[in-house]
Amino acid sequence: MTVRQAGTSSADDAPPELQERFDDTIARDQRIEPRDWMPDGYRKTLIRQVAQHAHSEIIGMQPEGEWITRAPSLRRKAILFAKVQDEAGHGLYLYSAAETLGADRADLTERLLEGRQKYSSIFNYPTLSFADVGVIGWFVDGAAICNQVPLCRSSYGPYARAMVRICKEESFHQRQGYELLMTMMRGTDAQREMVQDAVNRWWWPSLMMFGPPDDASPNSAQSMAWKIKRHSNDELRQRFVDMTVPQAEKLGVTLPDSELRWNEERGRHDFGTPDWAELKRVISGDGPCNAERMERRRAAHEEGAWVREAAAAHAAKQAARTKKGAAA
Ligand code: BYC
Repeated sequence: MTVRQAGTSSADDAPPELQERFDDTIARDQRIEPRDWMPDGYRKTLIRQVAQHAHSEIIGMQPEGEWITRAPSLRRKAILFAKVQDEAGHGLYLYSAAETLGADRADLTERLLEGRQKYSSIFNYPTLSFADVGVIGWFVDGAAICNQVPLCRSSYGPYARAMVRICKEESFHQRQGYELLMTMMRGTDAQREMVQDAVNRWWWPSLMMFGPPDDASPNSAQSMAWKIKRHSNDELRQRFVDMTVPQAEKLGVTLPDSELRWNEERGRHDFGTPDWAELKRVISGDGPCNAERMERRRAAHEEGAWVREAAAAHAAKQAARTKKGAAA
């Protein structure tokens, strides 16, 4: 990976005053900016998380994108089109944030295509009916909001600022999903069954989006100490459950968890345990749609090669013209 060397060194060989200034900035809840010195591990962790997030947005266009041509009305098609386009935009903001850390975007893409960098497990499940579009908006974008609103306070400036805009758009995405489901629930029995079926299939994978349980999350402790992550995976999962249960009641659907109930003492919901073996399988490439998603991404990358080449040739021509103009 191309990583700019300036402003980085391992904790062992860093002048102590640089490490102190970094620690102090974190302690005072201020932001680390691209030109500031930062420990090598901090930079690497951020590139890992931001790149995985960017890849998730780009691969995440596929499950819903499949329904653009089959949307049931012009209005639904326009909404879905706009949402999928927003996801491409989120990917771009995030790749740009990774570039401020010295990462090279072509290299990050290469890593995704070669399976050396991850993307969210949730996008390896199929979208079987149009109700899935609504449930993705409600659950997946809802989970994204729980996870990403705290990232607006992440200690790395460009990431935190990218998250502000992304979260505003995610909140619109969640509402469009919920509004679609409300409409279907007011429709026929067959439509209500489609919604319930989609809820049954997406509930557990949505809980898995938050990552492994805290005691099996190798990165959480350090990421939280650096204030990259503000809350643990389990805390965010709990917030998502607490937020979603009343919404499910209002909608009139049942969440597929027999252990789900309000715990008066904790003031929170108790809920069942996701199938962590399934999460591991999906993350390691063996989910229902992993092969299909990656094949599609690779094909899109190859088909887009001429666009990248044309843009690079145009940029080179412009640069040569500017240079010639400056020399004249
Ligand atoms: N799927 O130590 P942990 C969206 C990996 S986009 C796959 O807990 P960390 C949207 C993890 O990377 C949604 N991999 O890690 C888009 C690590 O592997 P490596 C994406 C997962 O980083 C379109 C290992 O497991 N959101 O919302 O502390 C349409 C151990 O985990 C998953 C983000 O990326 C998973 N579910 O915490 C609609 C948000 N979980 O890298 C919506 C930003 C864990 O060590 N990211 N892994 O090999 C984060 O908040 C954190 O990176 C995570 C994981 C909570 C995801």
